[in-house]
Amino acid sequence: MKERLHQIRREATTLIEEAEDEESLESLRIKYLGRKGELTTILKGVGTLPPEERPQVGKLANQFKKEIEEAIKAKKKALLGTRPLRKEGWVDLTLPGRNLPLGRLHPITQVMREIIECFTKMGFSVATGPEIELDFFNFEALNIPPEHPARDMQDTFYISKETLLRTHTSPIQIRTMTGARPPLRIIAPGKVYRCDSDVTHTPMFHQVEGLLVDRGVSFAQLKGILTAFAQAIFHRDTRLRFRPSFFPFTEPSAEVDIECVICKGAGCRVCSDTGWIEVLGCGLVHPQVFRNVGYDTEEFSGFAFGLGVERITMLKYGINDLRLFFENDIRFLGQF
Ligand code: 2U9
Repeated sequence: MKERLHQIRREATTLIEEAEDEESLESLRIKYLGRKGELTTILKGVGTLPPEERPQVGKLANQFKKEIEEAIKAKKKALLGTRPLRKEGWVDLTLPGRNLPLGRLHPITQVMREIIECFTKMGFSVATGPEIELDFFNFEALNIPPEHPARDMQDTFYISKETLLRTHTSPIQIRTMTGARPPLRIIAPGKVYRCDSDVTHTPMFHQVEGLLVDRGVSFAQLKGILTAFAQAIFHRDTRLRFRPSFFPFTEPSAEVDIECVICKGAGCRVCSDTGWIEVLGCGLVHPQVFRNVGYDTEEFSGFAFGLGVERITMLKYGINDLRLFFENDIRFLGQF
């Protein structure tokens, strides 16, 4: 009987060692230690053995039972460590989630919002309008006659004889004026389109225009508003220069320069050694524009201005290539 017990132990130990999964371990436990298991049967039969054999066989069988139990336990633990993490059809709910990289606002969007905030703080409301416009709102009402170069097929994307992609956001102000009486204080941000494409021009770019209409509006007030704007966006000590200019929709008109952001006025390549950089255009609203929308030119006057957001953004961040805004390279976009 002792020989049989040793044989069971050898066999069980080997089989447990070779077991590849928990199911085979469980059948081995049943085979040896279950209710009708080989070792259990021997233990149950100890009482039928000759009295002198009973103590030794009983002791050995109990010892082997313990050993086999321990071996199964140890093997179970070892198998747990090798259990594959992914099995067909399994989902490991304990895995940490994947982090998606966080996006950023496009620098144009950021500067656009900054410009809008600057003017809303000064009491301007934001007005918007369609990108597909009528010739009347984009040109006619703004005192741009049919022969004007800005109407040339080279500059304007025409959709039909009457409809086009707006070439500036000015039609927004015309639409606002036709639906409201002064006083009026609005900015018109948005995308504009021009049939122009080279190193310094893109067919679509962003503008913010402004319009203020009231009694007794002066050029001095315009200068004050634009100085506050430039000092908020660039540097609080930024100096401005107003140069006489011409636009069909303003009279008098001016172009506004700021001290070169690169050389601080000393002269460099960016400012063509002048020390000044052009940032926007402006003027007092042309009386013909007011007549076109039915405003009394004796009672009201107003100022208007316009700026290109790409240009302001390039100067603000020292970006030297307009095309970078349109390539959507996140290594570029992530820097602002
Ligand atoms: C109304 C009346 C007048 C808007 C103005 C400019 C001067 C101007 C340019 C800046 C750079 C266009 O993006 S840009 O190329 N704009 O110089 N814009 S005055 O004047 C208006 C607008 C609406 C009813």
